[in-house]
This record gives sequence, C-alpha cells and structure tokens, in this order.
Amino acid sequence: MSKRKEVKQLVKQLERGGVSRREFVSRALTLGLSLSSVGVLLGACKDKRGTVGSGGETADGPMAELGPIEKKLHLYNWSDYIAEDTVANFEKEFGVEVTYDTYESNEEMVAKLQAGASGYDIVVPTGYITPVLVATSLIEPLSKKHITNGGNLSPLFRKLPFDPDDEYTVPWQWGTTGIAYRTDKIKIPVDSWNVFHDGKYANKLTMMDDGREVIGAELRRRGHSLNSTDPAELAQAKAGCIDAKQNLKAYISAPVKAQLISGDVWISQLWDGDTAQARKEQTHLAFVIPKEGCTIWSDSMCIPRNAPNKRAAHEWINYILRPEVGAALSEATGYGTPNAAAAGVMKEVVPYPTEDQLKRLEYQVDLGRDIATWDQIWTEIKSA
Ligand code: SPD
Repeated sequence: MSKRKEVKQLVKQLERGGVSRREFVSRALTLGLSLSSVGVLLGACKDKRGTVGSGGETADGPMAELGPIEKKLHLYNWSDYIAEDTVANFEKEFGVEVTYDTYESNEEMVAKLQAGASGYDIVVPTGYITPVLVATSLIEPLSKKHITNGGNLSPLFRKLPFDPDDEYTVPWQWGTTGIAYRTDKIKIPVDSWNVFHDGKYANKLTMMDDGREVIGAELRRRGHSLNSTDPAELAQAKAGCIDAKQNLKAYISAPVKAQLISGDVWISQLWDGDTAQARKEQTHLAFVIPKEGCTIWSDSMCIPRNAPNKRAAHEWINYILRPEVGAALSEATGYGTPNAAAAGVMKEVVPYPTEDQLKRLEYQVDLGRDIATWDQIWTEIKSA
C-alpha cells in the first residue's frame, strides 16, 4: 500500500475512534510524517468531530487542584536564557531540587518531547511551534488557580495568536533575530541581509543552525514574507541560501558568541539578547535589524503532558512572574520582558518596537502542511 493510502486509512481510523490520539501520532510519525503535518491532521479531525480520540488526555482544567509541591523539578530551556541565581533562589525558597537542561532549537526540544518519557516539567517553545505541541498533545492546559501572578504580564503578551485563550503558555521573554557584527573589523555599516552574499567576508560569516531563520532571512532579502509557502519564492530562497552558504564558516546559533568575541567570526545572524550578552565581553559588537526586516518572536513556558512534577512546575511559572525575578532574568539575558511589573523595576528595559519598527518585523507562524516542504529545502541547503 502507498504511504499516502496508509495515512488516509489512519486518519479514517482516528475519525472513527478506532485509534487513540497518542497511537495516531506514533503511527503517523513512523510513516514518515513530520510532527507539524501530524498536528495539522489532528487539528482537522478535531474540527470535524469537535474532539479527538481518547489518548489518555489529563482532565486538568483551568482550576485543577494539583496536590502538594513535589521535591524535584526538571526544566528544559534554550541555552543562555536565565540569570545566574534564578534557579538557586527557587531551590532555596521552595525546597525543590532543580535539574536544568538546555537546547539550541525548537526542533531539538520537540524531538525530545516526541520521543516520549522526557521527564521534563517545563519547556520554553517559540510561538510558532506551540500550536503543533497543542495539536499533538505534547503539552497540556495550565491550572490558572496556581498562577496568581499572571496580572503582572503586559497586555501585549496576553491572548497571543498561538494561544488565544492563554490556556497553555505563559510568556518567558521576547526578542528579534538580526545581524551581530564586529564594528572594529567592518568599516562600512552593516544594514542588509546582502552582507551574507558578499565574498569579501567569506569564512568570517555565520548564520543560525535553524531552517526557519535562515530561509526566512533570505525570503525577506527578496522582499517576501518569512512565512512564505509560495513554491516559486521558496525555490528562489533555496538558491539564495545555497549561494550565501559558500561564504559561511558554519551554521551555528548561540555558541557563535565565543567566536564573535575572539574575532574568528565578524558577522553572524543572531538574536538581540545573545548579542547583548557577548557585548559584555567584547565592546566592539553591534546588533542591527536589517533594512529588509527580520523575525520578532516570543518564547513561553509550557508544561509537557507527562510532566512528573506539575505542582512544582506551576510554582516555577508563578515565581518567574514575580517582578524582581522577571527583572533579573531580562537584565542578565538582554532580552525583552513580557512582564510589565518587572519592567517597572528594571534600570534599562528593551523597549517593545514602535508601530513603525513593527513594519519591518514579522512573527513566525505555524506553516501547517507546508512545513514538510520547508524541512526538505533546509535538508537540501545543508547538504549542498
Ligand atoms: N539564547 C536564547 C535564545 C532564544 C531564542 N528563542 C527564539 C528563537 C526564534 N527562532
């Protein structure tokens, strides 16, 4: 039987209730579907039936009781994204032993969750990937009853399009993905994604190890949306990325900071906050939002469905929402805070973009079925 037919049959089984949601996900992934495509199929079934199969979902609602706080908490977050004493202070105050693991991309984190039995209590995905986590039941609704500090959040970061009812996420920090460069090495102002196509900087350039960001930047360079699913635009973007690749030293994300500091790399596609962190050690470092525009994003705390320490996870979220904890976090990482009360006690706040600046910034969105095309293009660029 062809793969297409097998997928169709599986979807029918799900619609009839003959297969649980969890089993559906596992069998669809075995058939080679990407996580996003599985999410889209689940969403479509949900639309038809109002609900989907009985995959052992928890009955946690917005006011669920969670019992006493556990003794352990396992956090999984982006690297370089927290203040030095955030975890230690929590451990001391709550008597909880925290394990803190890091990842370098949304895809790395999602793959771990999807592999099951991760044991994580908190993950921090970017907005665009959240609908996929919801549709595949990898995260679960929060118990609002235990998040009493939610009122500290700025209205700008509530009811965001990827979680319209604030059911699953509590914002962590936000930022932009632009260009970091060494002002002592580059004599002309860097203001465009074109710089990655300039052979005179060959081997001194890096872009992120992240297909959404690399292809997205090339799409913007060509005047398109960084969420484009237009086949012709994507084909051009692929060719453009392969052209820039010959000048790149590597595709590398957060760890590039050390090379920017040492001068092994002069120009990198990078996030604003990570650039600010590197600037503490290398003053000849600037960050620019290219004239063609770039990504603005926000990352949020979520609780995986199988999290073993749910009460501790809620206490963690509530703790992060305290003004002084949120302020210390953003002061250490250089990212914007979604916490208005925290902003009120900070010496220097990353200002949310003005209407005018927002015209050049674009949030990434879930690409639905087209993620498979993007994945394929990214694989081809990396192996070119
Ligand atoms: N070092 C922390 C970086 C966090 C970046 N998260 C958002 C990525 C959007 N592509």
